[in-house]
Amino acid sequence: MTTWFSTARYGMFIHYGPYSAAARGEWVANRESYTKDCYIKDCVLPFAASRCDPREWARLARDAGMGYLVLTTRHHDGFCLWDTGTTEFKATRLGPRRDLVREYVDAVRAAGLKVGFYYSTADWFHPDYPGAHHRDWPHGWPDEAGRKRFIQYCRAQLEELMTRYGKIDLLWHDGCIPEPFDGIETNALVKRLQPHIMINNRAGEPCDFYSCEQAIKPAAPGRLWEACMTLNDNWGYHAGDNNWKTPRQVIRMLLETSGNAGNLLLNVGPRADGTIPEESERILREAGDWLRRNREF
Ligand code: FUL
Repeated sequence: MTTWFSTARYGMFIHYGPYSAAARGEWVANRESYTKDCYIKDCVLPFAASRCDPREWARLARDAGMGYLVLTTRHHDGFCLWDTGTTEFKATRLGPRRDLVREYVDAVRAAGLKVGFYYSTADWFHPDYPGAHHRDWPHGWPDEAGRKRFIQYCRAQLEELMTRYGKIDLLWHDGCIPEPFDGIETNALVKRLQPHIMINNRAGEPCDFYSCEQAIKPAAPGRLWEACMTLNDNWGYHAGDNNWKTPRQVIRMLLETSGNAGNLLLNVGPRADGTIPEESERILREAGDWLRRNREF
């Protein structure tokens, strides 16, 4: 199949949400067993996005040689970065008081790059989600009515994301959700609303491409695939994590993914104010300079 994705090679993953304010990684609510009220006080309200300018993210991605971006519209904490009608736990009501998804979409499109949404169906604070505060994978649904309600809630959110922001190029499902979660039907709904969208395999198959995480594992020949990797050891901003990859390592990863007809989705974790840590920027720019000098890539 020919699609922009099969020649994209390189994209920017952005993990950004209230956890950025905790500065201890995106799993902080779960690992530290936060109640919703405490999470709002400690993370959501300080998540001010005061210097957040998605045009800067897009500019950096373009300068780095990337062709697409994927933003966490909602991570496992269930906090929505857009103006959803499904919950008040959202960026237009608490924290930034802005629709960050809209700003992101406008900026990425204006930069001529492809627009991707990450969407997690985990929701640690939702009463029907079976995995709250479980460190491991949640096992089973307590009851069928709750399962249906929860899936309906996620679908309503996806429907908003797929209908309010124009053409969306990629949907990156994430999970931690027990079977059955009716992913095939959810993806059919998404495709009906966005016929050209590329969907990863985390809501089940059929899918458009396969994701591997923190490892470069090419999919079977003829299948589109993408490796997602962190620049240090965390996806969300972590103030104490300085285990940065070098630009040389980034180039090596890129050569390995592109040499196997795959894409590399490389992560940045902006701070609570929306700025990308200097070290991440430096690494991406240096690797980008190398790419420009070696245009055959
Ligand atoms: C995982 C998540 O649990 C991580 O926090 C991160 O978002 C990664 C890309 O996917 O499944």
